[in-house]
Amino acid sequence: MTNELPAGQREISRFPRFGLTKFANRFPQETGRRAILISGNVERDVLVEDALSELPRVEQVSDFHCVTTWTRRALRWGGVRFADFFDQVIRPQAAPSQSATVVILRGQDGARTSMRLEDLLHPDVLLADMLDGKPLTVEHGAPIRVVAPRHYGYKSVKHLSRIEFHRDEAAFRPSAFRFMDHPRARVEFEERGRWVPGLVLRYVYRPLVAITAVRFERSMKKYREKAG
Ligand SMILES: Nc1nc2c(c(=O)[nH]1)N[C@H]1C(S)=C(S)[C@@H](COP(=O)(O)O)O[C@H]1N2
Ligand SMILES: [Mo]
Repeated sequence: MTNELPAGQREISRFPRFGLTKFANRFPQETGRRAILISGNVERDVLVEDALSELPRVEQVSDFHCVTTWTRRALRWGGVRFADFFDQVIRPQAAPSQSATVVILRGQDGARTSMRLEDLLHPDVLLADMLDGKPLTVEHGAPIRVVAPRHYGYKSVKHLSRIEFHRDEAAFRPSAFRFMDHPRARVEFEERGRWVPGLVLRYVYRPLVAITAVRFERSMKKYREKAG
């Protein structure tokens, strides 16, 4: 049974660059800079210059489930566990408040989402800088991205630049309409969005997959051309 796809998902053979249409043309400013800012309800804001250095490296093969219903199976990520980064860097250096259980993750392109700290501390959540044995490309989140395989893809923020600790979601402005960002977005429970049942959203999102992938691909091509 482990080989079965989660409810409503369909396997695709490629791994498209993907997201909300408004991010198709937004790119990270500095793919060579690996700095991550830790802020919010912490004792000290900390700019961690090289977030992954000096932590144990892990490799993990996991499936990737986009909320729009595509699944890319068996991606091989390399990076460090978020839990290790939290215990060995965030906690000692920034000292988040005990009551800060909501974490806002931001990417260099302006994308953002929130997660519960307890979900981020699961051992399969990574800060990844490698995919299939190669350094992460801009398409897939260079220099560093979150990989949270039990949650829909929008929790796996690419080009990660900031991790913010909060007591609740008051400070959080989602990238899209709020209904599109479930606070947990667990694939297992089909938490695609809030207020609207996952089963309904399947059919709303599915027709958008092909067109969105094409847009992201076109923008990427232009970006590459400009970069030379
Ligand atoms: N910074 C950033 N992170 C992001 C996105 C984005 O547009 N920008 N899109 C999200 C969505 S909806 C998905 S499905 C995955 C897609 O990851 P991929 O482009 O590597 O396939 O990234 C997520 N993280
Ligand atoms: Mo997605």
